[in-house]
Amino acid sequence: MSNYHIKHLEEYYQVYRKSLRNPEAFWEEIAEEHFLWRKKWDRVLSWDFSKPEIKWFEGAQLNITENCIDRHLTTRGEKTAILFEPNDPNDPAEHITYNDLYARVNKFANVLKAQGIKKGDRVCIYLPMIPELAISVLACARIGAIHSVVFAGFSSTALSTRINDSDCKMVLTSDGSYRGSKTIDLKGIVDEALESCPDVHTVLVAKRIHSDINMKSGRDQWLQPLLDNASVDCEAEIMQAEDPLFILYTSGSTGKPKGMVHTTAGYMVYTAYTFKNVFQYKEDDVYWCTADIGWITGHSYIVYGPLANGATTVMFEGVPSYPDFGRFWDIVQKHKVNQFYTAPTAIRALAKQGTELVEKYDLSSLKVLGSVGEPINEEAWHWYNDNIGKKQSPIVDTWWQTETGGIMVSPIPFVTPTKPTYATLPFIGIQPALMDENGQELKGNQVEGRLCIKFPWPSIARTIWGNHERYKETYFSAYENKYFTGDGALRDEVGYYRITGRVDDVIIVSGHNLGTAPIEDAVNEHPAVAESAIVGFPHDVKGSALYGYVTLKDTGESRNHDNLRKEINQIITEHIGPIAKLDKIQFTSGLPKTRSGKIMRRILRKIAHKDTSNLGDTSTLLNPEVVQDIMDNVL
Ligand code: 6R9
Repeated sequence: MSNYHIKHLEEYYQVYRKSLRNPEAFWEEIAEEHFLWRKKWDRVLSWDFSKPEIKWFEGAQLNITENCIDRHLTTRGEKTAILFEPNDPNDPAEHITYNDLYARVNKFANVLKAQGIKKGDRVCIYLPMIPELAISVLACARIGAIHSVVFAGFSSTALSTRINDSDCKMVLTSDGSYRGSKTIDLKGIVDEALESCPDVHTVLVAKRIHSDINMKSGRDQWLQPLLDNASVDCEAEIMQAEDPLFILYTSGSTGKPKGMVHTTAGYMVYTAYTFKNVFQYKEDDVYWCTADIGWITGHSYIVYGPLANGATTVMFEGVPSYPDFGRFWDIVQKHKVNQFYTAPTAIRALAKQGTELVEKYDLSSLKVLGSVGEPINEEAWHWYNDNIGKKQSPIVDTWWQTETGGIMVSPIPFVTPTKPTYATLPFIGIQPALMDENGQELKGNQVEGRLCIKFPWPSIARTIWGNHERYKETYFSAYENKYFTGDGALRDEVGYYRITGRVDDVIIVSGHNLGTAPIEDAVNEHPAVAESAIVGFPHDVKGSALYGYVTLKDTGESRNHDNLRKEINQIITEHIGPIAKLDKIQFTSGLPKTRSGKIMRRILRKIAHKDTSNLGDTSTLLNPEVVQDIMDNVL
């Protein structure tokens, strides 16, 4: 029996039990047999959730790029590592072999070094889905620099906040990006962001759209000439197991975004191991995850997990609707994709187009279908299963988070019988617990509560950059000795988990986590706005969309509401990005508040859901009269 690659349900239960009985011995065996270490660990695990402090493979030395690239060169040098599919279907795809990747990562790493970047320095990467993005991530890891990838759909304000929070000295970007038929002026966004980032001394710019951009002398340089002159050899920096590998920002329910810090050895072991099992990846398979590398899904399951297994991983620059809604299926057919991993919001958008564009393509290469980012509703699950998988390809509904680094609850295809809308069973080594409102663990099956994890796993984020107190407060304070996920879940009669959604003020729009507080802050910047509250409401494509309740300052003048709506969304776009725009904005005379002045979002949520049958007792509110007014004018 190989613990690394699980093939039967019985084996799953056996390995699962083993991983719980003696986690150290279990992970030690996986780490020992499947990775390249410069020095083995002195201790597999030490942990204390009350501090919180978690260390895996302490004392070990390694470089993750030697595991993702170098060690494959003898057996897979000419195998495609990254298969780049450009935005325009008429442009040729690019097959980057492991040999090519080795040379390109090393050259890039040498460029970073020549620009003064050293181990431990933070480098902000603001690039579209082009090969330079994956290569620069690996180049940072090669020299021990900490990458902080910011999704290239974020605004200049969001970018500068992230650059400053982790004190990045360098930004990697491109002249612009393609997005379907549009181009986006990325460099312009960077220029604007850097007006408030005095510590950034270098910007390296990849040429993608060949637009005429402004290059600031002394700060900005074109990337290609530097790469052309760089050597293909770059010794990998030897890293300690717990050295930070990257920072990735995620929205919180309050305050500024949290820079989640992932470290090297545990993250590598867990993402590689989950990738192998959750996608049942075999040597000649072509695997495609449609996420952007700007999100954790892209970090773990486009770059590190697949490459650590010597896989071929597809990287797609474009969007599902360009040149038409058949693009995903066109790519599956063209590259004979075997594993396809996407988000429910994409499935719903494609399902809306009917099946005509699906039937045009040969999807018979597909073996496994994945879903991630938000709960997958039953209708979308069936559409995916019937039309894409033709009822032959199991759907792995994978639940996990930026903070968890890797997949936590998921079926193993051809092993775990699937059930629509259920993420099913905990992955090997994962010990979930459901908690009730009094902080007691709900034992047994057929229970519903708040989802916690009782024991550390190798890829748990170790801290929030620069704010360990907030890390403790957010994840380890709600329940003693447990990591709290922020999600609710139920466990059915056979022990399968169904994730029911966030229990905090995070709303998942098209698979993107959005905290309500920063959006409210942006709305409140409008000079006419007195106060605002944002909630989610069901949306047939996005899953949830944003509903804003806004009260205006009483200035006596009358205002054009449609113009105000546009202006408010413009401010949101500038502060956060277009993904955070409000679908509905209702102007109200007030917001319902408790006597201590807290906005009662629960009531506002129900009204936005048009579910006003059971609003609960509103008489204790400070201003119960506004509730009726809001209900009368609901959009
Ligand atoms: C990987 C990723 C995390 C939040 C998470 C949960 C939701 C993700 C899910 C899911 C139900 C799934 N979520 N996968 N909910 N079923 N299969 O998405 O990370 O962007 O940090 O989001 O997404 O609410 O807490 P991240």
